[in-house]
Amino acid sequence: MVKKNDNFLTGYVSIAGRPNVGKSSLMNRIIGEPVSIVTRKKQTTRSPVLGILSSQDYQIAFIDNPGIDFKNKLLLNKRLKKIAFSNVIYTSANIVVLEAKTLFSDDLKILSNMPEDVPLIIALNKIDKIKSVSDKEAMYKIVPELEKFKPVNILPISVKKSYQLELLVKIIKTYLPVGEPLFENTLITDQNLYFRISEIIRKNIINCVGDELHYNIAVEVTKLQKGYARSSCTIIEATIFTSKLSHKPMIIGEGGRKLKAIRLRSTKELKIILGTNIHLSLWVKLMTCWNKNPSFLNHMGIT
Ligand SMILES: Nc1nc2c(ncn2[C@@H]2O[C@H](COP(=O)(O)OP(=O)(O)OP(=O)(O)O)[C@@H](O)[C@H]2O)c(=O)[nH]1
Ligand SMILES: [Mg+2]
Repeated sequence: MVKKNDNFLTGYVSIAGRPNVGKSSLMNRIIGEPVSIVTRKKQTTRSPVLGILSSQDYQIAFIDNPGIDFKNKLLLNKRLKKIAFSNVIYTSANIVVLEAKTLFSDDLKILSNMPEDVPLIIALNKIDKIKSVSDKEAMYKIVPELEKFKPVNILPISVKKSYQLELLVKIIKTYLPVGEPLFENTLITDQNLYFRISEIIRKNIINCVGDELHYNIAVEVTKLQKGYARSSCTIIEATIFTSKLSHKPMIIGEGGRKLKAIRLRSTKELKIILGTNIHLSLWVKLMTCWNKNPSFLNHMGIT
């Protein structure tokens, strides 16, 4: 545990916002480790991911939430939205991330659903993309709209350029209550290895397959055996579930080429994380319309 300190500040801080605004990137950059997967595609995060920032005098437990999308009517999506909103209630502060240039109707809906009694910080991310005078003007124009939600701060940031992230942490600290550390100070996340491995495989599938297909993919690690036969090799078996039969060949690719690429990319990353050689086997299995199936979603922990 972190040394006893009567002025120690500690609390949970949720990160919410539309898909793809940079929530997971923000948490990873602050924590300094890629604990939550990041891709260029929407709705990458499917389960809340905890990222812990510890120092001598404070500890912030960030919750990186799934992106909130009011239009997507899949049961999967409805559940992700419910999960995200349930995570902003018992926090010491909430961060809503927006893209600096444009305010979307979903941004406004998210902001209007944030609890009034939890300090709200609005982070205008991807400021590095704001280059022209008209972009800057567009950003300044949205500020009065945002002020209606009574945020304690509206902060332009760039995760990519690490711009104003230290200031963001400083602001968060002012809203943390005094208390005991919530976690060991060496811990950066509470994810179990099965989940972390499945997320790495899912990220590599998202990066290898076309748009939209990733809404239809789920990954489950079914076997994890470390130090097999006294060797320094970890045996991992995972199943990739697809919701439609037509998706199977899209994941496997001609002559199994795509699946091989997914396997090789995942193996490379897992080797670093686990510090052992990796023997990864992947199976692609049809689970018709799993993203509309309550019991399958329950099984995958998306409840
Ligand atoms: N230019 C720029 N791109 C960024 C910045 N922050 C994040 N991105 C990119 O935005 C994309 C989405 O990032 P994520 O962190 O996965 O976004 P997210 O909000 O967690 O997305 P979901 O999990 O789908 O809700 C990635 O391609 C990031 O590299 C930034 O400050 N500037
Ligand atoms: Mg994310």
